[in-house]
Amino acid sequence: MKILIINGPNLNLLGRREPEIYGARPFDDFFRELQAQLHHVSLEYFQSNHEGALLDKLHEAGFEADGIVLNAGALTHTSIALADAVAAIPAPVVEVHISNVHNREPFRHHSYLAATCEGSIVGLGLEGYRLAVEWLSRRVHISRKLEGNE
Ligand code: CA2
Repeated sequence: MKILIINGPNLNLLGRREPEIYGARPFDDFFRELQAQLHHVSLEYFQSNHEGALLDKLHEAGFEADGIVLNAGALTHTSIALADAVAAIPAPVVEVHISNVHNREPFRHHSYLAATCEGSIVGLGLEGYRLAVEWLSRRVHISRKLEGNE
């Protein structure tokens, strides 16, 4: 089972800046731990600061991965193009935000992605990524069972 985590703009700075909002742990460190713990999942990670690169990755992975965890960073609040890409691919996508966007500035309260994603997890720190991967993995097992492939 293949699940991809995609992080958008500025999330490469995790662990280095603004620890009071985003925590002190570098994402690579968390990702290695997650990979080791969820050994039944082929877990991949992609980060880009460029909207076009995120679109290309969604188009590519969206037709081969079993699920995608997407934190599009600030593009969440601005990008109709990313929302269109999520709507266009067959892979289920879960939106994750490390911080609770709803108790921050009003411009962070709206997500163009939320309606096209299967669900959203906000405000639970890096743990949100783990919950999203676990849910996607359970979802795949359930659909395979229903289809008689397991
Ligand atoms: O809470 C989240 O995960 C966000 O997607 C993070 C975005 C923000 O624009 C969204 O509203 C909510 C910002 C990413 C900035 O990431 C940094 C990480 C560490 C240090 C500095 C910035």
